[in-house]
Amino acid sequence: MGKRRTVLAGMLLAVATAVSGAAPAVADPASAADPASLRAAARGTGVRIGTAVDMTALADDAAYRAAVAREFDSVTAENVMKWEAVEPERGRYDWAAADRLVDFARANGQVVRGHTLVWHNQNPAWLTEDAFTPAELRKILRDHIRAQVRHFKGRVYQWDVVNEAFNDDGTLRDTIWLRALGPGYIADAFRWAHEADPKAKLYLNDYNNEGINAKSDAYYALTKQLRAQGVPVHGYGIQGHLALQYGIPDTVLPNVRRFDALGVQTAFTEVDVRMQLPADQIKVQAQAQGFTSLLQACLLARHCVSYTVWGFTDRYSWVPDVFEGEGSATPFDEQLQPKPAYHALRNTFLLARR
Ligand code: 9MR
Repeated sequence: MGKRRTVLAGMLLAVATAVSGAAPAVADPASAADPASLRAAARGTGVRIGTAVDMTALADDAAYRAAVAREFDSVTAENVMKWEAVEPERGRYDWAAADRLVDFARANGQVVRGHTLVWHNQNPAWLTEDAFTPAELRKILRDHIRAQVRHFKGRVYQWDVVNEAFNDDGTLRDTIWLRALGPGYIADAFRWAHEADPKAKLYLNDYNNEGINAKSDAYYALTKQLRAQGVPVHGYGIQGHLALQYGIPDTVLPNVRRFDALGVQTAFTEVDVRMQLPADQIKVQAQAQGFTSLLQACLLARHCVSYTVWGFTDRYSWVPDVFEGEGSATPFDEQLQPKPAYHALRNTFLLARR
């Protein structure tokens, strides 16, 4: 029995179902039914276990593909649902790669987190290089959100609607959207997404917002305000990009719980725990603690519905490309062998099922 099922099981199950929304009910196919897997361990805990998926690796690497299917019950496109990928020219959409992921997920009994509709990064050149009027930009944004959410209607169960909207000091990030449209672009984005798929759960998502700090305070205030105004915001996404040298934030659970109290879901959306290389036994042990501390917070919260790692193997992780001298940030090594972090995550899920 999971944390939400031990007491008042029926009532709590109803609440959990209402909160977690319209996950398609596809039975696990035999290939994904390995009882020793993470996804098997997560079953019954109320928390889905997900990974970001690199579509090149999914196409070319059979061992990678098998591990995505075996270990996870939720997938997120690492890149192929971003604006530059889906709308390379204005009004010309290319869903091919994203559709391949959605089809893969369906075939393997997995749900899909959509990432992401509005961001300051990975936007197409036509959007960032042209000087549009505010009215044009508003139409561009609305058309994009409508087209994307409609295309995946019923097939994507959570959307990161607005990604990384705040600076670490809690002020709104200076983006083309804020400049042209003002802070109201956030509420508009959620309204447009909700119109396009009323059943999808709509998230704010950011990094450095795991614990209680200026950034998460800003999200708390915004979420409260938007909910009071009837804006369809359903979730608070915590990316969870940790680094051993900066430590593990210690106010994650109270942070997640205050969003619980606002009536929104929470999700850990992009967890990885990087370290300065070379890795050693102590770092690898500390890394396992980093991964499990976020999972524990999720399992201890009432409405934390999913925990996603941002890539599961060091073979394809984004970290070494961005942080010089750092890496080893995922639960599987470059040979796709599980590290202590993998076993720690699995054991944590198993404890939560009792
Ligand atoms: O992992 C993604 C990497 O392949 C891309 O090059 C990068 C470009 O911005 O984006 C990475 O994913 C980011 C995610 O979309 C949003 N949160 C931070 C992630 C790591 O940078």
